[in-house]
Amino acid sequence: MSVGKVLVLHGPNLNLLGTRQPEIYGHETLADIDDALRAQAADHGWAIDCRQSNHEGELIDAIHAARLDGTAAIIINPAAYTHTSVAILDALNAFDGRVIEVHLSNVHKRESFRHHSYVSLRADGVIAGLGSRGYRAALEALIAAG
Ligand code: CA2
Repeated sequence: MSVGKVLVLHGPNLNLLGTRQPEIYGHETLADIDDALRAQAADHGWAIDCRQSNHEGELIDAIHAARLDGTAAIIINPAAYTHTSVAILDALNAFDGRVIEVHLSNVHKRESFRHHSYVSLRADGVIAGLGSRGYRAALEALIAAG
């Protein structure tokens, strides 16, 4: 029996992690990040589902499913949709659990179009610029809060 259930959602192009632009996004692959999160969740008796999609609608469908399947929290890196997607914001607004927004890079140190996040209007917490550690910090915070 798990204590809680968390959905990790990675947005477009994050499947390329570890293959290009390591100076911005680090050397770890998405599989490395997800494996570490699964181990961390298992250590604390939490269930975790990690997904990546390059398609806005698929991310929205996953958020909708999380509304109905007992998911307690969502950790989301919406990638470029962070800065464009009212649709993802609307889906998250229909989700009752906790939401943590994670960015590998410090978006505020980058181009001005990355400084605004629609998702931050809903997120309970935002982590940016800590690389892959940001995901683990997000999960740690959720687990600590129970
Ligand atoms: O810093 C982040 O985590 C971002 O969400 C990453 C997005 C970017 O659009 C956001 O502004 C900030 C981009 C993800 C692209 O990932 C790649 C990874 C490796 C190679 C190419 C792209």
